[in-house]
Amino acid sequence: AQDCQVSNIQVMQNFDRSRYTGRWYAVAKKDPVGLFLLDNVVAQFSVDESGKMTATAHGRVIILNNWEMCANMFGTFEDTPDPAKFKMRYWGAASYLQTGNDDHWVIDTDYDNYAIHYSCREVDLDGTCLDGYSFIFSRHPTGLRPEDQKIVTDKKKEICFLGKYRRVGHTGFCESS
Ligand code: DAO
Repeated sequence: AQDCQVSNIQVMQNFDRSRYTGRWYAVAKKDPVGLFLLDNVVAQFSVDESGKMTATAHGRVIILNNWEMCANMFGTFEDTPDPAKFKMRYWGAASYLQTGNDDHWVIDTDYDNYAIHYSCREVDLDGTCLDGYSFIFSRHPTGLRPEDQKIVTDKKKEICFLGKYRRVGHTGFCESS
């Protein structure tokens, strides 16, 4: 399953959204065209009383070329026939922040330590991803455990983003807001 066809990408089997709830620290990111969230990215997933998944997230952003701030973002997730594939509508607490409607796929997770997220915004004519982004999440602000690193590297390769990630730092920039 490494032909890089978006339609052939394997996602988490029997994804359990309730076990996915809580805080996740982004430790690495593959950026899309026109990147938005830079670093200090923390996401908090919830499942509401009707069973729908929602999330809040924050991260350092630079808007209008040089204004650095902490963006507080909200997301709601629409279910699809695959339990690990969602459509995510997102917006910011302030009107000048980014809004959008992206795919949000959970590629793999053990729920307690690591998670690999994937979103392709634009599929190329040949079926590969032309513009996409991906977060590697950890339950630990210090990063991935050594025993999870090989799994994550293998999955980065499977989604054809290996070598395209950068480290996402946590300096406490967004902790006061
Ligand atoms: O940072 O370049 C980018 C793309 C990310 C856009 C999505 C940000 C909002 C996420 C809201 C909640 C979920 C995890």
